[in-house]
Amino acid sequence: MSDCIFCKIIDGSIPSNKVYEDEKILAFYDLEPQAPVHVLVVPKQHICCANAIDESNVDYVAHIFTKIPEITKKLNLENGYRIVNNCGDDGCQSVKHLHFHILGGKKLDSQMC
Ligand code: DGP
Repeated sequence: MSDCIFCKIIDGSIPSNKVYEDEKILAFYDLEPQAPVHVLVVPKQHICCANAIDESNVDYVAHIFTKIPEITKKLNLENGYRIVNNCGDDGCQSVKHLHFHILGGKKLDSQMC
């Protein structure tokens, strides 16, 4: 998608601080961190949001979750972390490319919202 910030990060036209990359996914540090460690994991295929996950693209999502243990180990989050996905307007999703926030590096608030 030509107007998608995360597609531009994936194709390298917008720089990012990468943590992990393979043929299907990219993980990079969030520009506006909300925890001592705040990384975003995105599929390289443009999927607008969690509501658009279906049989045709679920492999990307499964791959993200398969790689999260490796990514979080690299980030020294052995003591735990939170995975967040914001979906749609009520979920306050600001970038319309499916992404999972990995938050950690401290004891997080027990309140989810
Ligand atoms: P969400 O609200 O769930 O859509 O989160 C989008 C996140 O993306 C937000 O935490 C800030 C981050 N973000 C937005 N633009 C950029 C960018 O150009 N680079 C990086 N690294 N992160 C970005």
